[in-house]
Amino acid sequence: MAQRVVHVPVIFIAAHGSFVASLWSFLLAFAVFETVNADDVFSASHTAMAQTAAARDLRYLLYDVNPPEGFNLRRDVYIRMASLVKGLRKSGDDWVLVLPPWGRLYHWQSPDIHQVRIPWGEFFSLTSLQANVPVIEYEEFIAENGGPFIDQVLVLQNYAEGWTDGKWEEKVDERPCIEKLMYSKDKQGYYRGWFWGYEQTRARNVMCISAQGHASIMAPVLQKNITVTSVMLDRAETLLHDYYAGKDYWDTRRSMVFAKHLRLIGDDFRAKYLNSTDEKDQTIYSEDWTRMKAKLGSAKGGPYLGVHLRRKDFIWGHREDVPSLKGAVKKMHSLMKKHKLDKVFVATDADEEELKELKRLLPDMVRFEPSIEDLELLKDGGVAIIDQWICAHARFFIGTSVSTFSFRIHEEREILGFDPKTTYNRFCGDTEKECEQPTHWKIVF
Ligand SMILES: Nc1nc2c(ncn2[C@@H]2O[C@H](COP(=O)(O)OP(=O)(O)OP(=O)(O)O)[C@@H](O)[C@H]2O)c(=O)[nH]1
Ligand SMILES: *[C@@H]1O[C@H](CO)[C@@H](O)[C@H](O)[C@H]1NC(C)=O
Ligand SMILES: *[C@@H]1O[C@H](CO)[C@@H](O)[C@H](O)[C@H]1NC(C)=O
Repeated sequence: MAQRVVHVPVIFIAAHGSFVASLWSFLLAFAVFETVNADDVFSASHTAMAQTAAARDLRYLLYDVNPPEGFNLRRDVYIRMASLVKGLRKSGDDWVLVLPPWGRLYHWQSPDIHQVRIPWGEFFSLTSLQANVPVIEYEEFIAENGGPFIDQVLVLQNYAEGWTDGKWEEKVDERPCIEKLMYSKDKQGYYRGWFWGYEQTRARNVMCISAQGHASIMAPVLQKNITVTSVMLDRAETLLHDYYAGKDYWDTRRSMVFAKHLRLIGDDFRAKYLNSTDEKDQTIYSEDWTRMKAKLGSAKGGPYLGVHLRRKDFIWGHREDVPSLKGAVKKMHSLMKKHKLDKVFVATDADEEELKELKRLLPDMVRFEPSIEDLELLKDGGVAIIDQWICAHARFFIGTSVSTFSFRIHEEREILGFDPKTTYNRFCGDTEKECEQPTHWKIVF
C-alpha cells in the first residue's frame, strides 16, 4: 500500500536557454525535497489504510469525460468523482480513483507539441490530491493491475424519454445505448476505444447506464450490481455534484494544488514583471492545503489588475454577455484608475488577429508568453495554470461571463483569502442590459 500511495512527480526534461529552463535545476532539487515530504504528509493515512486493507478488496474507479469538454470543466468533474470515491470508501471496498491522463483537448492546439497521455503530476501536486482521497496515475494502475485491462466500462447517458411527467427524480438503470457506442469489439472479444491515447488498453465489458442524479447514486450500483475490480465511468460529467460548494466540494477543490514547478514559474514572473511577492502582497501559500485557511480579506494581492478575457468560441456565437475588445479595454482602464493600479496582466485565448488588436489598444499590458521551448515543457495546460495563478494573485480581478476558466480563478482567490469584492467580477457585453455579476461561493472548512 505504501508504495502505491507515494508517487513523486519528477519531470526530466532537457533544459533550454529560456525563462522556464533557468528554474529547472531548482525544480529538480525540489523533487528530492518532495520525496521526503510525501512520506511525512501521508504517513498517517498509510497506517489507517494498512489496518483495514486486509479486510477490504482493492477496487479501481476510472473515468473519462465527453471529448469536447475543456480543461476547467474536467477539473470540476474530478471533484464529483472524488466525492463518489469517498462515499464508496465509507462502506465496503478499498476504492482508489485512477486519474484520467490529459490530452486531445479541443482547446490545446499549440502545434507540434506532444499533448497526449499527460499525467496529472505535470499539472497538479499528487501528494496534495492524495491527502484528500487515494488517487493514482493511469500508468500506475496498469502496473498494479497487471496490464492495460479494464473490467467494466459503464457509459453514462441520460434517459431517452427525458424527465417523465416533467418531474425530476434520481434514478439509475441499465438501458440500451442511445448514442453510437464509442467502443468496438476486437478479434479477441475485447472492447477498444480512445482510453486517453493508450492504444493497448482494452475493456472486458461495456454497457450503457442511464443516470439522472448526483454522483453518489452510482455507489449502490458499484457496490452491489458490479463486483469486478476495475470500473470506468465514461461521460462522467452526466453525474451532478453531491453538494456543490459544500465542505466535501471545497476539501477536494483545495486539494487540487497546482504542481510546484508551475507555481514557481508564476511566482517568478510576478516578481520580475509585476512587482508582486507573497510577503508584500500577503498571499503566503502553504504547500499543505489542509493548513491553508486564509481569512477573507487578508490577502492584498500584487499591484496589478488581473484579467481573464475568454475569446474564440465565446465570441463566435456572438454572445451578448461577452464584450468587444474595445469594450473590454475601456473597462480595464477604468478599473486601473479606480484601484490606482498602473499595470494590467491579461490572460486570454484570443487568436493572433485579436491579440494584435489587443496589443494596439493596450500596449502596456503584461502577458505570459512562453517561447516554443517553454511551451514544450509546460504544454497548453501548464500555461493555462500559470495564467490562472498570476490572475489569482492580482489586487483586483475581472473575468469572463460563465467561463469555467474564470470560475477556477475565483476559487483560487477564495483560497488565498481575497476580499470577494476584488474577485467576483466579470466583463459585461457592450450592449448587455442586466449584467449580473458572478456568485460568491464561500469556503466551507
Ligand atoms: N493560457 C490560457 N488558455 C486559455 C485562456 N482562456 C482559455 N484558455 C484555453 O481554452 C480552454 C477553455 O476551456 P475551459 O477551460 O473549459 O474554460 P471555459 O472558458 O469555460 O470554456 P468552455 O468549457 O468551452 O465553456 C482552457 O482550458 C485553455 O486551454 C487563457 O486566458 N489563457
Ligand atoms: C442493480 O440490481 C438491482 C437488484 O438486482 C436491480 O433491481 C437494478 O435494476 C440493478 N441496477 C442496475 C443499474 O443495473
Ligand atoms: C514595488 O513595490 C514597492 C511597494 O510595495 C514600491 O516601493 C516599489 O517602488 C515598487 N517597485 C517598482 C519597480 O515599481
